[in-house]
Amino acid sequence: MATRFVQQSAQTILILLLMVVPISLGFVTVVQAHGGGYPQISNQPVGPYRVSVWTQPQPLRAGSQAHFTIAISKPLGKPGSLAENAGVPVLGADVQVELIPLSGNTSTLMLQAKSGSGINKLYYETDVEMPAAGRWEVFLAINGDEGGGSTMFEIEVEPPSTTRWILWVSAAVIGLTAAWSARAYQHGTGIRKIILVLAVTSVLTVSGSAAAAHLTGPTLPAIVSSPASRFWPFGSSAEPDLVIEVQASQWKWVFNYPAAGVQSTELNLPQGQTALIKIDSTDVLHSFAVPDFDLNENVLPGKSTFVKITPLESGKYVLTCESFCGVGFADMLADVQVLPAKDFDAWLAQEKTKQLND
Ligand SMILES: [Cu+2]
Repeated sequence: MATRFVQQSAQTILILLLMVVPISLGFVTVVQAHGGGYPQISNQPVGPYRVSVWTQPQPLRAGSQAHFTIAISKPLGKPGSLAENAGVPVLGADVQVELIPLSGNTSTLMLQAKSGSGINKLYYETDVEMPAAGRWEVFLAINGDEGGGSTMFEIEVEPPSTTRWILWVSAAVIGLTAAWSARAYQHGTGIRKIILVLAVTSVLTVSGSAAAAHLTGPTLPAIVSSPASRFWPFGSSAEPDLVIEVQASQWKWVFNYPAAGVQSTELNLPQGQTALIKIDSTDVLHSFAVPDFDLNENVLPGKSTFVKITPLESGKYVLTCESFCGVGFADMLADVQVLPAKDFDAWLAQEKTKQLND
C-alpha cells in the first residue's frame, strides 16, 4: 500500500514538473534594451526645443511592449550665430505622449515619459503594451521651464508575432504527452514501457527545442563582434575580408575604403564577408549604433574603436549615434546598405572611377 502511494506521488510530481516548465517558458518576456531604437523624428523643432523620438522594437507589435525614447535639447544660439548648433539637454520637463488609433475602435492611450530612469539619464522614456495593430498617431506635448510645444508623427503597429504560438503549442504538446504517458506507463509492461519512454523523450526533445529556439529570439541579420584592437582575436582566421575606416564628428559620418581609395557618406557592406571597421571620433564622444544588428559601441575621441561585422542578409539598415553629442546628435544618421558581394564590388569600382575623375 505504502509503495503504491509513493509511486503515485512520484508520478504526480513528474507530471506537474513537466507541465510547469513549458508553461513558465511561455511567460518569459524578453527584456527590452532601454535607450535608442528606431528613429521616428530627428531633432525636430518643438516650441523652444529640438526633439528626437525612437521606438523599440522594430517593428512594433500588438500585444507586445512598445518602448518610446525621447531626447529634448535646447539650442544655445540664434539661427545663423556661431552657437547655432550647440545645445544642452533639457531635463525635468513634463512630457506627455498620447497614442491615438487611426482605425478600429481602440481608445486613446495617455502616457507620461519620465527622465532619469533608463541607462541614459538624458532621455525621457515610457513603455506601453500596444492594444491593437494598425496605424497610430503619436501626439507629443512638452512643457518645461523654457515654454511648451507639441508635435505629431505616425507609427505602424504590426499584428502579434505568429511564432509566439510555437510556445503555446509546444507547452500543450509537452503537457499532454506527460499526462498521457504517465497513465500509459502505469498500465503498461516490459517492452511497452521502453517504447513509451523513447517516444516520450523524442516528443519532449522536439517540443522543447522548438520553444528554446523561439525564446532565443529572432536571428539577427548580421554577426557582430567588438574586438578591443585590430589584432584581437589572434590568428589568420580572424583576418577580415575588408577594412573600412569611419570618421565620426559632430554630426556626420564619413566612410573610407582605404584599399580602394574610396570615400562615401553611406556605409556599404558586402553580404557574407567580414568587414573590420575602425571608428575614430574627431571631437566628442559618439556611438556607432545599428539597432537592427543589436550593435551599439561607444566611440571615444583619441582612441580607435573596432567592430567586426559579417552581414548575413542584404538590405537597408540605419546607422545612428546613441550618444548625446550636442544638439545635432539625432541627425547623425547614415544609410547602411548590405549588398550581394558582386554588387558591392561593382559599387566600389564605380565610386573609384567617379572619385578619380573628380
Ligand atoms: Cu554623435
